[in-house]
Amino acid sequence: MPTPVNLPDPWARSKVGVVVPTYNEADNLPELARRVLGLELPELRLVVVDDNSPDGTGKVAEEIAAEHNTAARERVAVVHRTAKEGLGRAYVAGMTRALDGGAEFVVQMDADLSHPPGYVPQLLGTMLSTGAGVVIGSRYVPGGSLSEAWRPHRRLLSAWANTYVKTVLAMPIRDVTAGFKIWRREALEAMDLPSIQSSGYSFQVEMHYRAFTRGQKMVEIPIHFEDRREGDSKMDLAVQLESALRPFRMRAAERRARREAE
Ligand SMILES: Nc1nc2c(ncn2[C@@H]2O[C@H](COP(=O)(O)OP(=O)(O)OP(=O)(O)O)[C@@H](O)[C@H]2O)c(=O)[nH]1
Ligand SMILES: [Mg+2]
Repeated sequence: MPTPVNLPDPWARSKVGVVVPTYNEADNLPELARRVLGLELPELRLVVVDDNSPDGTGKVAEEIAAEHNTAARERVAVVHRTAKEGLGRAYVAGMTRALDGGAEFVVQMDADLSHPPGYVPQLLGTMLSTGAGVVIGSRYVPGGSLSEAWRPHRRLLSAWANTYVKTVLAMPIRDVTAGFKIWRREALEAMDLPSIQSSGYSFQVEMHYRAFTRGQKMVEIPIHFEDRREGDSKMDLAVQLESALRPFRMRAAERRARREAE
């Protein structure tokens, strides 16, 4: 990281925890870590959450940690989990670790370079200037875009998933399935992470819905979403089924809670 020259507050002292879940991302993680740790944010720390990836991502993460950590300062933490339990469970573990480590702001992003690390300062800046509880890197607000490499059927699937979730859950945001965002510590604490139900990708939707129903201020900023750099997608049938069913369960639970409160 370049030595910050007279870096003003709050940039100089904002404690940002960047949480990255990994499953078979050994070919992407070194480049992602290089770009995240190269940001001019001296109090940024990276938390990698690996589910015992067969391709050795956990070992790669340890090597990155050994390279960047000193006795005085831990810049990279690695959470090793024993089995593949889904992105949602990995995020709950990683976000909890970031909060325990003192993070004031928690970023979530994928390991495959779909979420360009260069947006992290913009997410942080927007959070600081708007006072939002969560700022979302959005593909679907003006200025947002998708990789040219995305074929029409993938664009359609993404657009359809967004419309589907919004129809069921009626949330006032454009990119309801977005996975690149920053949370304010207090907002994340109000999410009650241990009680999150989703194991897979519906984690993103469940977090948005919780933030919305609990009155958190949510702001979207446009991002360009890149195609995954290396490796394969982890989206399987079980994950897709959960993503289709979970919104109905969320809505039912919310309605039940509202009835009980009346
Ligand atoms: N720890 C952990 N990480 C996971 C799991 N499933 C997915 N991930 C990670 O979550 C992030 C998003 O998964 P992707 O496979 O990129 O999902 P996607 O972006 O919908 O699919 P592509 O566009 O094909 O990349 C990546 O960093 C994955 O390595 C899991 O079960 N455990
Ligand atoms: Mg991806």
